[in-house]
Amino acid sequence: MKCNESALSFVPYSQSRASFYRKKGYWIGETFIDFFKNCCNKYGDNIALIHQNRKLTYKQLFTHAARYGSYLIGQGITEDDFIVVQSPNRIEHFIVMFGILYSGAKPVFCLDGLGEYELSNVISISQARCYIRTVNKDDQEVAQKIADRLKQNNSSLKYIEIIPISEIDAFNLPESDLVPARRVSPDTIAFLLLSGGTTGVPKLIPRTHDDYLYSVRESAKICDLNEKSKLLLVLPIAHNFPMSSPGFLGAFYAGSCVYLADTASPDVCFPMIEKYKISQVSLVPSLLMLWLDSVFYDRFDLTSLRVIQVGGAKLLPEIAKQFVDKFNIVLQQVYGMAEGLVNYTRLDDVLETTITTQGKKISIDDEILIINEDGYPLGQGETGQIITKGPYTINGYYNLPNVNKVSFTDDGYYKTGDVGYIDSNGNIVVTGRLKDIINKGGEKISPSEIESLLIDHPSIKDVSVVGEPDKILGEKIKVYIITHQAEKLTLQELRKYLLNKHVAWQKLPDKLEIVKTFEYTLIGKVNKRAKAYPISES
Ligand code: OOB
Repeated sequence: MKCNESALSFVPYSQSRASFYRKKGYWIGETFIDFFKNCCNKYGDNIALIHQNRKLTYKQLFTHAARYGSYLIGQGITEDDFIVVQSPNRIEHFIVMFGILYSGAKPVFCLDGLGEYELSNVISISQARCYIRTVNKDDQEVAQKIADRLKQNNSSLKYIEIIPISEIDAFNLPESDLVPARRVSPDTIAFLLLSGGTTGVPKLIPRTHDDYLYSVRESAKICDLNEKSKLLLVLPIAHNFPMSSPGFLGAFYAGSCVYLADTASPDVCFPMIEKYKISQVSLVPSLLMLWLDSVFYDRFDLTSLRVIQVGGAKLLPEIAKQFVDKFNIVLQQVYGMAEGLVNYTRLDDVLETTITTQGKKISIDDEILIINEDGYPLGQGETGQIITKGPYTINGYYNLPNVNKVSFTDDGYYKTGDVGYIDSNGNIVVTGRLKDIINKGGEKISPSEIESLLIDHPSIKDVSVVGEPDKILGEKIKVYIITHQAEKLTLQELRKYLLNKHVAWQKLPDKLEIVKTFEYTLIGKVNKRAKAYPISES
């Protein structure tokens, strides 16, 4: 075991479970680079990626990644290193991602929107040695300044690289400089994903080659991807959903073509669907609603679309129904989490199932229990917290032993914090949530993190952040504040205050209400379930 995979930081699968998953053929001993190489060899001249006028075949993508990986090895990157990666949805991301994996190092995938504040936390927990960011040329200078500050403030960070988009050829090393991909063990960490956190600090999710690739292969099969499939990728590339459910990795496994859209808006995506005859796209419910209501709907030929995957937040049955009534496209609900477990409604499910449930687990060996408040398992049809363990669900967050004590049961189940039940056909239905997060259009935001950032504000005596129901986004961020004296405080000021702390823009509050008091629970916590705070001033 490597030093950075010590028992403290990485909780491995038990030996008996690992050998069971191998025996069942779930874990096949393949690393990401084996997987990627196999895909690229198999589908060599197929187009893997398209963004605007740029195209890469599978063969070309592999060559670029191998060159970049060789370059990183030449820079002294080793298989012990974590590399924080941040990219918009552009071709460069794939080259950097597979280049890092080629070098044997482990990417830490960060959403492009993360600010310096979040990045610093991620670097500190992962003890990352490198930070690589791909940016539009216009943003290069700002990105470089942020990277320099990150390096100054984080002693683990030794190497930073800002790559301007569409100049990746700068890394085209001569053939002779190519070195072989570093061999790593398939049961070790392949990369870290970020969890939508309930705590002040981000939680990093260690996924192994074995476990993650199993979910990718199965997802590609469940979603019926093949060499003819054309996927439009609109969700942020660093997120688990567009990465593997079935995402671009599922597409690569099947030899499909992935098209990158500049934005998720209908005026950009609908013409692309028509022009390229896109067959699949994954959306969060808020985007589905935007597409559903778009005036562009009638102006473009969308008949090539076979399937729309929707997940990341609850899709209300009314909206699902509106969708299936209007579009002649299969709806596939996806309930998943970066920690592992993913459920899909199947493509041949009856409409009722597709509209009202979040589908079935990937693997018969995904163990899902519904438990009551005391931790006792409930029966089929009964509602409680969803907990799970299985061949691709983590056993602990990276380097957070105290968080693990509360996020996992003693017998190794991950407590999802989601509430739901399993219907008589084995489909899961998510009905609510126990965990204190805000799900704003699929983006997971930790109220306690925003609270801890705002409490330092000189005018703020106490603060409570909650998700306020929103028709389109599901939830918006609402901040209740008690000021020291009757100071005036505006939403604009609050947002500016957070921006000055270099917080991701997704976390900026949408609404502010100044109140005189909060309602407290018996143990003195702010009662966030109280519908309204009693004494409001505005
Ligand atoms: C996906 O992953 P994360 O890690 O950003 O968020 C997971 C959480 C779940 O625990 C649940 O609270 C919520 O997002 N969620 C859903 C949902 N899909 C995710 N809640 C209700 N209905 C759904 N369909 O969001 C993610 C990862 C892989 C595939 C799809 C989504």
